[in-house]
Amino acid sequence: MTGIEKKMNKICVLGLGYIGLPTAAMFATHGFDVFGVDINDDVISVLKNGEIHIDEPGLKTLVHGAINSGNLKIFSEPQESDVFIIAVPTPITDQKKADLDFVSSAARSIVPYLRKGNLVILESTSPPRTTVDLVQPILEESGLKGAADFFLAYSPERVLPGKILYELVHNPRVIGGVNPASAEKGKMLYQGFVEGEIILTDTTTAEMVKLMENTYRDINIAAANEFSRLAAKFSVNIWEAIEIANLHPRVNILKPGPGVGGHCISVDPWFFVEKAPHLSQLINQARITNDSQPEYVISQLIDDFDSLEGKTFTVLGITYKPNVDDVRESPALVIIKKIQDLGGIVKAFDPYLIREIPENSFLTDNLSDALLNSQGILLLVHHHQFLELKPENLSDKVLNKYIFDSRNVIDKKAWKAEGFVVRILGDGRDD
Ligand code: SAJ
Repeated sequence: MTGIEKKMNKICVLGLGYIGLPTAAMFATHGFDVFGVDINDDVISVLKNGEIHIDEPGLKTLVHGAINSGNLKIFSEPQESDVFIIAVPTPITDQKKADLDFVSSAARSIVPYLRKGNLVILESTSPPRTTVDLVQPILEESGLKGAADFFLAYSPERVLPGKILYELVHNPRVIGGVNPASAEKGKMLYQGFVEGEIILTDTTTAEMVKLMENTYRDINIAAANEFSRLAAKFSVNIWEAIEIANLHPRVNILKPGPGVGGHCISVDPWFFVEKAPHLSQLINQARITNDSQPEYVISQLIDDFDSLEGKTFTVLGITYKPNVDDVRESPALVIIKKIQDLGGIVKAFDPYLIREIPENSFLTDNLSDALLNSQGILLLVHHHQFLELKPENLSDKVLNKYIFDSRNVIDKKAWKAEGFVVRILGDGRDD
């Protein structure tokens, strides 16, 4: 390929979300010229005003540094570059099918700017073969040929929300190329800031690796959730049982909870099911099990309260996991909706929630308001603020002393001593 030695100074990052923004800022603070592109005007104006639209430790400082240095510039359309990184969302439809419209339109928006020797990288989590079957043909509408004229690779993000900046640098990075030269080119690029090992492979392997990691975690959590139901039935404390089982050198069971949320683990396994349902039966069942965990929580409440009609419940935490502000696919929202459908009243408090969510009349501004007239407290997300809760400070604020802890974080004895009825998810032991 001519231009193979072409430098990679200019990088255009398409999509300034959870992954695109930190990636753009990271390259910019490592000396690259970065054009950050987003189709959302609100995102652009927030960034241009020196703010950020994502709550992630350290990100604001990094983005400020990148913009102030002049290395990160924000645009609403792609710019001529040496490298194009696609980091747009891949949502899931109600029918559990991958919606690849953002990927297609991002790829299409690159076409007029694509030049010989450029490198294009897809980072968005995608069903197997998306890079070769969808992205490559779109890019080739430019008249250039993948592998022959431009480099094309798939390199999934694998960072954990809450630890994005650390993991972006230190996690191992997989880069799958449409040919070995594309993977190599990708490696040269990410070496700009990645300190973890960089592993090269083909695009479809890299796509599968990403999906397998999250699917493995989903299946493990589904097992934990099923074990929690069995433990409750057999009067066992699942938390103690898992701790003991995990002492075995080859066992590592994850934790049960109110369900699996977030835009990754609760979504990605469906990409396998969609593409090959008959080959993905365990994966499909794990999704069904985890998606039914909110219903299981409700069944526990009904056991304790008989009817939820007219009763007020305090929900602590509505994000999909602790210490983040993200409510995407959050099981807490499903539980809230189910309580409301059964005639119950919900007052929810979440110290992390900084963004507006639709139909949020159940949200309160502070804990005291959420506890007013409460007949039951449901601890659904173990934000660090909630770990400090003391039953003696809450007992005269509620109407009825009841707490359901779906994360096993409260001190059962202390709450009982304060007169609370305590139910812990998966703890069937009466002590
Ligand atoms: N959860 C449990 N029990 C557990 C662990 C998690 O019920 O033992 C629940 C959480 O409460 C949450 C959901 O699972 O609702 C997912 O949380 P998570 O912390 O397991 O994962 P995510 O979605 O925040 O991030 C995952 C990570 N994937 C893996 O660990 C394999 C991350 O590395 C990926 O980059 C990210 O998905 C992604 O973007 O795909």
